[in-house]
Amino acid sequence: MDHTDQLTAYVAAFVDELAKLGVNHVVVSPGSRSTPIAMLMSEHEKIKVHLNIDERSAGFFALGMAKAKNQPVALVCTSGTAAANYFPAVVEAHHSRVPLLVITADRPHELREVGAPQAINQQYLFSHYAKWFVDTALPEAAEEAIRYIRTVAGRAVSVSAGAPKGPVHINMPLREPIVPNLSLENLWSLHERDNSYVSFNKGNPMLSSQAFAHIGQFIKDETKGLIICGDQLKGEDKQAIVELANYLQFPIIADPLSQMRSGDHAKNLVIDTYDSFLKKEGIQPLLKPEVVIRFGAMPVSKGLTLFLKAYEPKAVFVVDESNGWRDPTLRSTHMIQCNEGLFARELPKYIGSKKSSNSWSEKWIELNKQVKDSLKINLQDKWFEGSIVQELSKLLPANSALFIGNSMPIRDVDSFFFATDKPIHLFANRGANGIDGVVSSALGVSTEYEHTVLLIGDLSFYHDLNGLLAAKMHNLNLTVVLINNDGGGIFSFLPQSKEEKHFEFLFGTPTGLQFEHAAKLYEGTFSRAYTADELHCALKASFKEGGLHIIEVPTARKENVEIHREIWSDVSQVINLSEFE
Ligand code: TPP
Repeated sequence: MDHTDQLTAYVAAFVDELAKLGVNHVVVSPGSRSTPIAMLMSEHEKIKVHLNIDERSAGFFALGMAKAKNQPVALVCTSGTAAANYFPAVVEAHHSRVPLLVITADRPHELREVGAPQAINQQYLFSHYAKWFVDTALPEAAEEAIRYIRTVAGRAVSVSAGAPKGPVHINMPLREPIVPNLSLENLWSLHERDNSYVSFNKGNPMLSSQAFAHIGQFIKDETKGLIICGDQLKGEDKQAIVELANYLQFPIIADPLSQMRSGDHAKNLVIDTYDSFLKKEGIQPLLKPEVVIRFGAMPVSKGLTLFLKAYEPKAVFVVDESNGWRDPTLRSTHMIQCNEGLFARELPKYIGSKKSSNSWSEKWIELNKQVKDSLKINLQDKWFEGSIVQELSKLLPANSALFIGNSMPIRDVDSFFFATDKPIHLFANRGANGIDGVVSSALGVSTEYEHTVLLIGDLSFYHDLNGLLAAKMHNLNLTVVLINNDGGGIFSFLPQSKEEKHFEFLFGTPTGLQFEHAAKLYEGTFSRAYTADELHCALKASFKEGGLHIIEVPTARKENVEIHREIWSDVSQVINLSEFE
């Protein structure tokens, strides 16, 4: 075999192994050094290639797709800064536990550190953000080399998909010539096995019965308990956690990204307005829990975090099969490394009989109801950024996706997206909370849904305008609800806003951009909604037509803060503390 055939056989074995392991989607950015990987991926009948020119957007597009699929998606790029542009998406994938296979082509060893063009040091480029790094051997077709590269592919998928899921980095040096021979005999079948070359089994961490008995003993007589659910809860665990909550009669503090607020599960114990009512002066001591059981990441609500810090429960159990020690309150008393669903299903066996509703759970439910009623009236009477969330929750079709930008959108969803039986999947990049890559992440998610809405602020939208190209190139359906307050609205809520001299220049940062031009550039429609009715019409039309739609909702930063504060003050007045003592 000549060099080209050896290179082809080696890379084809790698690509074929990925496909056999269910990696059927790859986001490729153009470049020369990655030629054999890109071409062979494109040639494989079980792999769909999504072309994305800008590697920073490509990284986030793959991240969104992998989030929505909950299985590894691959990325392929050439050497040099192309690979470095994946960095923010890799960081987000690491923190939000999203499985990505980051495949970067590289120069062969003799061209490293000798001033060769487009050659940077790609060794451990993503540092500890990648769960595993491998600098693969140079391609050859010897039997051992093919067995090796098939094993590398298997290991990469296994590591990426194992708990905690996350990115792995495969750096592949390739020596010229790099154009593969697509007519090579037995292109895909060199040393293949019937299924994957190596299969892998993922076990679920489980506690011993003694450990369960110990926790059960601790919890069984406790009435003042809370279950707190954050991002990254697995769909299949939702029902088990709802049943556990009902067994214990512990209210469920449901972060919007826990998916506990939407879907057809029982919501009798779901509390969705805590961020608002915890602001009421004097209420927190009345709500102090003795026991907390947490599932998923720490919720978005800062008010909740501060409450848990100030009113320290006797016991805080953080259940995480990946043992990630995710507790910024530093109040946890027990780190429980156990599969969340198994934990929720098993614990009741160690509690004794099911509890009936009690004054503790009734207090939380009543408070939640009163506050929600008040919020709903306020949301109807006023038009501000929070009202957009309410309208979206009414209008989003069942089984659609809502991707929520960072900054105020995720906070407004936390405050104003109430529990609904309609199945709507809520996504956000809360691993590292970046305002970058959000458009691309939403477009990645949109590949899995008929309707996807992205709720985003203008600065975050600007940050990833490049990402919109994917909508045009791949005919994706995305409705962008662009909250345009001309700058960073969140900063007006922070103490920095009092420093008037520097505030607007350093934090407000108005850009004055006219986003209709972006819509035009990427061949989407553009409309403006000044009222709830206009938003309804624009949303409905976008769902009907499909494609890319940008609906801008102009708002004013200062007025937006004032209305938020008025609403919280109204809500506080509705609560009569003596009812909850
Ligand atoms: N850069 C990145 C990549 N991520 C960040 N989180 C920040 C900077 C800091 N930051 C947080 S919110 C924000 C900035 C710059 C302003 C966002 O403005 P916009 O998207 O318009 O949303 P709004 O604040 O108006 O809700």
